Amino acid sequence: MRLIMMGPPGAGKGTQAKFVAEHFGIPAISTGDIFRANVSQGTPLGVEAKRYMDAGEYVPDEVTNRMVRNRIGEADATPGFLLDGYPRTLAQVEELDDMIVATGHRLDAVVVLTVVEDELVGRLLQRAQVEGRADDTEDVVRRRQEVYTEQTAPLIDVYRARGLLVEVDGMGEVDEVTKRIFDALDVIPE
Ligand code: B4P
Repeated sequence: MRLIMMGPPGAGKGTQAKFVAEHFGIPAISTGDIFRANVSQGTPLGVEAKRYMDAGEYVPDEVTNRMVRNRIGEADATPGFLLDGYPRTLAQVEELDDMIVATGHRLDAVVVLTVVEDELVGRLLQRAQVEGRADDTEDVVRRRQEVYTEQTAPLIDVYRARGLLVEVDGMGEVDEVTKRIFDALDVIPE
């Protein structure tokens, strides 16, 4: 199973990715989590990524693509994977196509969570109070929404044209959204 979880910042990608990946017994690979782990360890990748993340901008494609290629090449991702927050640009879509073709497999589905903007901003500002993430301030949250609209929303049409798109309403309680995803993927939650 090779899945992508897409949606604007605050849509619940990371939240839902864990449940879906667990169900299929595949790793949830979150580019945001990998960047944050590198930031907290002070690696060269983390130092570079932090500059972009703190401003609400995307980390350059070249850096992100290399990181994902390495991660997908690890043994636990051989049976499949769920990508959370990747691809986010057209260049990343092309790179991912190349990576998947090289494994002799194909992408199975792209789940897109839809949530209205006011709810997105509210969730992230609430998270700011709990986790204190540097990119969850109001200005940066607004910028992240803009970047998503400009660079990532166009990918929805790309995957729709390929017949891979699974659109799911991301409003409501976490478990309600999880149930909708499983229903849409036509599987029974364990
Ligand atoms: P991410 O970590 O992917 O940040 P995100 O879009 O906010 O998603 P996240 O998974 O954390 O939040 P979620 O919606 O689950 O990326 C951070 C940064 O890394 C990017 O801005 C960029 O700089 C960089 N980056 C990452 N990938 C990149 C790429 N491919 N290319 C370039 N740069 C990249 O949840 C948000 C909050 O909502 C949580 O607090 C959650 O508890 C809450 N929530 C979830 N579901 C809810 C529900 N149903 N009801 C109420 N609250 C809910």
